[in-house]
Amino acid sequence: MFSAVAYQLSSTFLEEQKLCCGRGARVAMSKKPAAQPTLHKVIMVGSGGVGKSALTLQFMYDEFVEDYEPTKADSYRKKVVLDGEEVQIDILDTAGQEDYAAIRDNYFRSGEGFLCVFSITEPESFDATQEFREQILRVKNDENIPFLLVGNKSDLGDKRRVPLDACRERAAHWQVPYVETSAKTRDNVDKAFLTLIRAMSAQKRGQMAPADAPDAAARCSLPCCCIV
Ligand SMILES: Nc1nc2c(ncn2[C@@H]2O[C@H](COP(=O)(O)OP(=O)(O)OP(=O)(O)O)[C@@H](O)[C@H]2O)c(=O)[nH]1
Ligand SMILES: [Mg+2]
Repeated sequence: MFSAVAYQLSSTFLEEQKLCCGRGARVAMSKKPAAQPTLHKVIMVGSGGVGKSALTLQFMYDEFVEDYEPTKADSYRKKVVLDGEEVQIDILDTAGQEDYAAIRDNYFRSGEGFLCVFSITEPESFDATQEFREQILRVKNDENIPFLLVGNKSDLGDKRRVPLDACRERAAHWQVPYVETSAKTRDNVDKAFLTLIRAMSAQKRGQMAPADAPDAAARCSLPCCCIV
């Protein structure tokens, strides 16, 4: 196992709530904050069955759902303290099933950062990340949109069918980080979300104060790295 960049995570989760549900998930009522924290809109994309909902539910509620219930669209909200700043995260968990492909453009439009998930046990889902990336770039029209390539189901190493080198190569080609996660064991789940949110935060700061981030490298807040 190789870790090119180690991220220091200093987050404390404060509040969480599910905004609209397809599952009977718990809803924690949130206290009204004194000032509105910055809102980051994350979209989960990827083929059906790769673990987008499982990752989201682990991040939100620290639980793993064994049953596969295909998603239409579910949204979640959570507050975290990231590097000393309280931020609010809206997560839109989209449908991977092809039946819902036609409505993806609308969902993608509202996204500010994307977790593009495939399963390391399913090469077809890895191939599909290419199409998701193209669709996101077309809809957002922004090559620097915060984006993470996520190889999920790392606990199923013995069933691995997507070579690690191929994953790293694709991420390097796209100049985005690559993270391997397990929604089952929770391995790297926080890292995946928080790496993306950090990048979204940095990009917004760059947009607000372009003089502070004059070149593309500075604006591209996601280093090309692997977290495996
Ligand atoms: N072993 C293992 N199983 C996982 C993992 N993540 C998800 N699964 C299982 O894979 C199946 C599909 O997971 P979901 O999270 O529902 O997949 P999805 O990407 O949301 O699928 P759609 O909603 O149809 O797009 C479920 O049975 C999960 O329990 C993981 O990291 N490891
Ligand atoms: Mg789902």
